[in-house]
Amino acid sequence: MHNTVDNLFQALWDNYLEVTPSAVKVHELLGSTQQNDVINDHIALRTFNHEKIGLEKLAAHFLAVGYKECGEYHFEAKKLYAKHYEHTDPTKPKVFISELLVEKCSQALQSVVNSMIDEIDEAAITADNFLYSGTHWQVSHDTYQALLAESEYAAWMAAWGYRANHFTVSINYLSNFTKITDVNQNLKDAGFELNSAGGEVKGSPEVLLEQSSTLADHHSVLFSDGEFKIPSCFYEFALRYAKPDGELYTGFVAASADKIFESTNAR
Ligand code: OOG
Ligand code: NI
Repeated sequence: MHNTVDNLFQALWDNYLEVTPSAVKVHELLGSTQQNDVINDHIALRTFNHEKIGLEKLAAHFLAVGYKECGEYHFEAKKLYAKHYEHTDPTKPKVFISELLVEKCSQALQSVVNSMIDEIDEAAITADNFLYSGTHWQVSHDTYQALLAESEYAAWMAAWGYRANHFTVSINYLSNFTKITDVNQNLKDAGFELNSAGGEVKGSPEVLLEQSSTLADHHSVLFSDGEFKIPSCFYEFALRYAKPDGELYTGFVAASADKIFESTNAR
């Protein structure tokens, strides 16, 4: 068991950096002119709704270190379901966990995914390192592409497995930026490509959350038939607004999240 939340996030962060080298540059860009460390608003993980490995199995690792279940979200077109979790300490990152509703997908996809899941050792799921253990199976690049044609999410999972698919800078805690459009301009000036699905800024002050994200880095994966470079993980930026009671909104916005998922689409 991870003794502290911080140890768990450090391990997730180190694992994320292995395939997302641009995250270091993002930190330099946004954090270099302020005294305090960049605070992460949230991270996200992905899985399948299979009973062996549904989102609750991932959530158990966070519940064990003091997280509580909060909101739930439905993504009909992408065939996804998600929940978010919060820690009592608001400076600890929130956690967004989604799962693919496998039974709503084609028979071909179901059989590939079920055979991947069969390869996971039951004991691995409760082991300390599960949330950053990557894949427990091997797929060919052809299989990856077949999955991609039906569900980008399924293809990403087949290639990358269990790991944080993004970290999210909290703009609220940045001392040198207050507007998300300024953060975005800075990133673009530094050469980053942003996810423009649904517009570069997702959400609005009215829904109490504005978000933007980079397009995922490309990193090589060793498939059963060779090495190929494909989209890995990305960085997100979130600005939260106060509710009528004066407290910052802590939930997510399904219409915005729907577009954030597309940050792992190929350029
Ligand atoms: C999660 C996408 C949703 C957000 O902040 O709305 C999300 C994912 O890409 O797995 O992170
Ligand atoms: Ni996110």
